[in-house]
Amino acid sequence: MTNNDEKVIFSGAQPTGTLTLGNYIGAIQNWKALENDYQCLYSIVDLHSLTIRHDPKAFRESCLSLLAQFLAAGLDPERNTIFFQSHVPQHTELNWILNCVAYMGELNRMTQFKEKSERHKDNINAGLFTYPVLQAADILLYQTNLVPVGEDQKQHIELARDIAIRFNNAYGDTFQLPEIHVPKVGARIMSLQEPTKKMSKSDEDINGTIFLLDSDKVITKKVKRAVTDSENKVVYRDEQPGIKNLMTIYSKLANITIQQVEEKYTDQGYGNFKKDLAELMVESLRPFKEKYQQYMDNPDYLEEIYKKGAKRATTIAERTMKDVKEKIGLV
Ligand code: AQP
Repeated sequence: MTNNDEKVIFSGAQPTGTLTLGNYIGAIQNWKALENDYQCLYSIVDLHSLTIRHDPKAFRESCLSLLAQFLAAGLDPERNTIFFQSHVPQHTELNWILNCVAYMGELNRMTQFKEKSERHKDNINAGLFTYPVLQAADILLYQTNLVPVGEDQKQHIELARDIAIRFNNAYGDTFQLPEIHVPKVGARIMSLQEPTKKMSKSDEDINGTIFLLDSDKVITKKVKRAVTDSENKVVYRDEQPGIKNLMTIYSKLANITIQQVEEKYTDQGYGNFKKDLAELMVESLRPFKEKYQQYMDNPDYLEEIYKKGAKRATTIAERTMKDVKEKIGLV
């Protein structure tokens, strides 16, 4: 399957819970769109999730569940290499080497570290601080050209590039410099309750987040309760972040432009728009939920996919590590 002329894509998601509409629109919808033109590797980045306290049994289930969610979202395991990060030990091997290239100062500037330290005050572990270095290793290991992610990951991808440039300058050309790829619309889906904050799996207010496995009833309730404002006009403006966010979601799920959404709902008020949006979400997620259950009912198939994925990923990762070790002078 490896074609050296093909460009490489790498991206991942953490098994920290059910995927959200933000993860789907910001990242996974895009992954699917790119699978025909690139050699794609998509990882369940389980090691990253260890930075947050977890229950081992529930965590294991979340990992398998995320694999089933990737497949249910339409990722073709023949076209894409889908694997668990922890099954390819070269990620942590390269992580250490890159830890010796990254600077404390640049890690200190990472917004995600600041936000997560604020949220998990009782567990500001070293892994939380060096998280972006492991992410750089994930990306650079596969000589990645393009990293399709949501906007929140921009700073981390820039850091991966800086680390690659520093390494290449010190030891000679080794790593491909990765480019970020964010969708033009939907790169940052916001909370339905606090539309100035991104929609997140771990938001304490679950009403702000649409989970892909939410029941129809729950989706409808969350959309109905979504924060808007008093203008009652379906127009796309920064001054109306709530309705702007809902329009973005509508446009991505219906595959129409924002302008088309605006034209469709001119003079209709929020009530009608929200009712249609809830129906659209329910209908868009129905096939996902059905397929998800089928995959979860077939653990042998899931195992076959992740083992095959790890094997393919390891072949590429070993090649990079051999080069890295030679370049830095390890015997
Ligand atoms: N709200 C969002 N809008 C657009 N894209 C988003 N992504 C996350 N939230 C949004 C993108 O989804 C991909 C997978 O993310 P992740 O699982 O690695 O974790 P995250 O970025 O930390 O997302 P969450 O949902 O906020 O998880 P928690 O709460 O566990 O930290 C990434 O490409 C990300 O950009």
